[in-house]
Amino acid sequence: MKKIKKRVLALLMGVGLGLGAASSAVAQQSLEDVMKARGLTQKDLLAAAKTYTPTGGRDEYLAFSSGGQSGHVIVYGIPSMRILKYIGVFTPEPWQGYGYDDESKAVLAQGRILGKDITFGDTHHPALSETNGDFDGKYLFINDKANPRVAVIDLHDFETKQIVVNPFFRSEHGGAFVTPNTEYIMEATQYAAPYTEDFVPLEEFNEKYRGGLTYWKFDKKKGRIDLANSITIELPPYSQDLSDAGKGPSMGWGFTNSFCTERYVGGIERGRPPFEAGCSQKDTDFMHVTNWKKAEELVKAGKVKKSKGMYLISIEQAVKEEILFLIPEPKSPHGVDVSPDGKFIIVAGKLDSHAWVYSFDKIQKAIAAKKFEGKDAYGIPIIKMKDALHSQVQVGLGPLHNQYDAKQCVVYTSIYVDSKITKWNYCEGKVLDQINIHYNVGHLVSMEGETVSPDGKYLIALNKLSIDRFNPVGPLHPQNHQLIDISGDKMQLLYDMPIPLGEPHYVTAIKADKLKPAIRYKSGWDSRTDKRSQWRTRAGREKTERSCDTDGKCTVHIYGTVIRSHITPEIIEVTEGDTVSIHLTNLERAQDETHGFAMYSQSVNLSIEPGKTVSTTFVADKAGVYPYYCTEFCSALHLEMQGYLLVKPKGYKAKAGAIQEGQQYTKADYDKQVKTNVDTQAVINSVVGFITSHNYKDFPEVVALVEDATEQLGFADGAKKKSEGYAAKKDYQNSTLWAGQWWQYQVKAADIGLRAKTYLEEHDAKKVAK
Ligand code: CUK
Ligand code: CUA
Repeated sequence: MKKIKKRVLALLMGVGLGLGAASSAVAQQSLEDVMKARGLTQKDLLAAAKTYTPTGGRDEYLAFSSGGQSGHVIVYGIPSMRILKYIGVFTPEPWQGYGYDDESKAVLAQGRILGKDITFGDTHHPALSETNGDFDGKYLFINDKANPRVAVIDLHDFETKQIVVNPFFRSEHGGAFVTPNTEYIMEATQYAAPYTEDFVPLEEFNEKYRGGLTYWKFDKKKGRIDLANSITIELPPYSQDLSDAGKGPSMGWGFTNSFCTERYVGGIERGRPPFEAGCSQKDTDFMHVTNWKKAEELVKAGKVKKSKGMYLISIEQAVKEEILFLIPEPKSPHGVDVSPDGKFIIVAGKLDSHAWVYSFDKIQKAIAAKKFEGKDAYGIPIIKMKDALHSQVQVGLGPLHNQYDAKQCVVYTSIYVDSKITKWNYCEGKVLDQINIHYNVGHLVSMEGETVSPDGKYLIALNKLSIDRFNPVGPLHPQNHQLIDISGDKMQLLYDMPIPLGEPHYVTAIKADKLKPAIRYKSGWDSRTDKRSQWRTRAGREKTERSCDTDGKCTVHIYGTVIRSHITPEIIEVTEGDTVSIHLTNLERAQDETHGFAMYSQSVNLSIEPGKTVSTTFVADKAGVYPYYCTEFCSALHLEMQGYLLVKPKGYKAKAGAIQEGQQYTKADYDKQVKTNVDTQAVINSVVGFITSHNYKDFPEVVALVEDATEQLGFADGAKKKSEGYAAKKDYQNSTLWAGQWWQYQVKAADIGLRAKTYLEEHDAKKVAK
């Protein structure tokens, strides 16, 4: 205690730590010295200057990366490549309390399949919401390949709000891709399976197994996917792969490619050639061209039947209504990417060395003229490749994905086998530049490269192998994201960034200033439903309610609060067998003042951000003592932010007598504490004087700090009054303890005041006449 007091006071008095001497020693080292010592070249220095972000600096773009097998989303800044957040999506994430509080458990429960909790997801493609084909910064969607699911993340708070399960599919890959006004989110199958839940032998593969493409309807007002107005188009049992939505002239259409149109079923253990041989025999596979606008019209006209809660268009109906066509594409294609102007669709064939550029105009002409080369086994008309193709360009061995530049007709294609990025002109069919990457690049992303107006500037190669790029950390290597400068004619490698969390298939990057995330929640907020929580409470209104049903089963609801640095209540008493529901509301209004809540043996960890209300429910099935505490270091007295859950045995009779404090206090103790408080107040006043004598109102951050400090001083005043009340009654035990609490609030106010003072000094605030 004494030590803390001394330190805080020392800080308040502005006693320096001798940092001045240290910084001048650093300055004596020249740039040349550092270059020599670290073996850096001029080129390295240039790259460093392009990515280094000084303290307090911000990034120009934010990247949303799939977290691969982790089931999360990773958020990082460009060009600094600093990781900012992992967002729990399909997998519990304890730091955020995701999957540990009742509210987020309900979100994960939406993703249950066949009655089972699925606490893993194989995330592949994040997609940002769009308005007029441009990112609007409101929502993020991501798919789960292993379990056919799509999640909705609200970028107001970067939290997962919804998970939908595709009722027809058993796996998927071609999602999430959005239409230009986020009308729909595309999700296509990968591995064909029956639409029914029963057993169907592989002998009936051609007849009963199916692929498909779901257009999930997005309700922008609610910020949720609307299953009842979503549309699935049944597709043949080809392995549908990636998709992309048309825009501009191709608005209203979607493009989905496929592999294994051979409809081969393996069986290596039965002596049959494996899938990989049987699925790559034909020279071409099929791009599926779908007309979602027309599908929507059919739905509106009442022509589409519902199945499993959504609209289902059979292959037969899709053919009859002319909303489904096929076009041959290069063997085992992978990426399919619509150009910013919506006129071209580039497909990269991973077993080919070409990228194939299709013309939407030509496709439309063939459809209008009903010029088809024939039909597939399911009666779907096939447009002749020659009639749809604009050009074919040799880009390297194993092209996978494409991203567009701000420059007209310029596209970048990832070359998996050659470990290269190829920059080329798709209008003229000309290769412009190539760069080596390390190694085996999968997706690549340019800034807002999927939109109608790509920004260019940077490109990130998302590599499948890192091999020798980083310090070895065992047989499982980190992933390697490589930042490339594409602002000039030649691509320039700037930075290697290890990602130690799953295989991030795809990333999408948005201009940072389009995002407007919240600083705090409205008070008593359930962030998962975006409504005021029925379990919220306010300061001074904390309460415990116990109710029992006729079978004698009892439930205890605790409506509690957290604020620097105590949890109310600090003592919870229940009886063995009770169901306990603890609801905590964070009363803080200050930025970044999150509190946590962990408890012994209950697998509970809550993250309670300012304003939020979260709950945890468990059965207190064993009598005993269960300490709980705050898991965020929220103030100097954070370790004291604690409490006890006491689970009493059934029929327990309380012992007589009060809780005995280990320490008894006298008038002298009280006087000493009061003197400390008076001294502290003088220092606070001088800090306040400094702040108010400057133009602090010009700095919103400082205004918020001042509000917070004022609130803490208000609490200090309340504790002071209690302390004085007890002193008047000569109860020096309680008066000393409340004087201590009074000082605790002063320390918090001082801490905040100092932060404000430092901020003003660092930003050269002006002195103003008072
Ligand atoms: S996929 Cu992994 S590199 Cu799922 Cu988009 Cu191509
Ligand atoms: Cu709240 Cu530590």
